[in-house]
Amino acid sequence: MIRAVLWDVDGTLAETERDGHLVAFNQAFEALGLPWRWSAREYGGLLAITGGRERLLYDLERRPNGPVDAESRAQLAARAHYLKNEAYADLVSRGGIPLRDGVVELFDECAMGRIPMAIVTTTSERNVDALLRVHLGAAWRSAFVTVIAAEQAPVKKPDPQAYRTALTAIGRLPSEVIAVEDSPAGVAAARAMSIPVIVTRSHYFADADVPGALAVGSSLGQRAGWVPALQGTDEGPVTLNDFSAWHALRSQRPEPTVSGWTLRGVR
Ligand code: XBP
Ligand code: MG
Repeated sequence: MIRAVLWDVDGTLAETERDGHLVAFNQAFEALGLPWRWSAREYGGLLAITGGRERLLYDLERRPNGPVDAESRAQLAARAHYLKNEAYADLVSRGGIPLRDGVVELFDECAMGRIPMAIVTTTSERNVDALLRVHLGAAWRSAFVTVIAAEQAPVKKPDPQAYRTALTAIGRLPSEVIAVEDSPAGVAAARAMSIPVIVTRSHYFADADVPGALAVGSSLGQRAGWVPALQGTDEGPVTLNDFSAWHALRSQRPEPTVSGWTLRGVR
């Protein structure tokens, strides 16, 4: 039985990378008078580096027209990242990025079935707040038992810190929960904690390898095309029952060993 659903944010709840962070990064470059812009294609490659500031720093270190010393690069990355987040919050607060199909239906099902939900993301709390406030209202936090963002888990996915922190916060074992992710780094982070993961493909990770995922499909709003295939009708969105059916398959999968971690607070 599933006792909690752990939600990734960027790419999973909404197409925030392509339509939000990328746009906002380029606005920040412009505001700082920097001569470069990231193309959508370039940004797709840079997503291999998780964390917006870390991504920026990685790019600056390789850019011939970037600052030459490490201190200046770090300062520029911090400033540009701050401005990016201002622009991002502004963009999403105006409702510029919808939640992906099927997400709200699953939120509602979890609420009705009293299945706790958590947010487990590499982005900041402020960015999560900007996105969810506009779609779920000012009281959006009450829909989640915990919100684990960059402030609570500064070591970014694929490191399992965010998932480890979430399991501890909700007091559940990995086998009792299910994670929903879109990226290889997110899947790796959850799998490193032996958490079963469902992958809803996003724009930038449409063809990426996601080893160890329990189920993979193009959208939670669409029942057709999932692997493993869903039972019953092709009409309507993916449901909590479908999550449970996939979750039941997890015992057929080999689990990686989680070393050096114990779940505190579980009876
Ligand atoms: C994806 C990320 C984030 C965002 C940008 O997070 O890697 O870094 O690209 O956010 P998720 P910040 O775990 O939700 O998929 O600039 O706040 O880092
Ligand atoms: Mg993601």
